Amino acid sequence: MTIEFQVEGMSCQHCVAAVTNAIREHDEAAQVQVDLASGRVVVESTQAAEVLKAAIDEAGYTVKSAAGGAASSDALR
Ligand SMILES: [Cu+2]
Repeated sequence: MTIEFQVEGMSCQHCVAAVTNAIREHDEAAQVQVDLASGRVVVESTQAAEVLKAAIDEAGYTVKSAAGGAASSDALR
């Protein structure tokens, strides 16, 4: 499923790589698209939104919201 995260704290390509790698640790086949300017991270993955959000958090970034797939706001509580 495709999940769209709004992520705060990314400022350069290093951050993009860190977020991408964090997601791929949980799903190595995940397709990750990061728009640095808007902080939008679109992930195509078999993992639950909750798992991916935790991965992004662990990498040191803040997930403000998630949408799409099973990632209703309930999944982030
Ligand atoms: Cu950076």
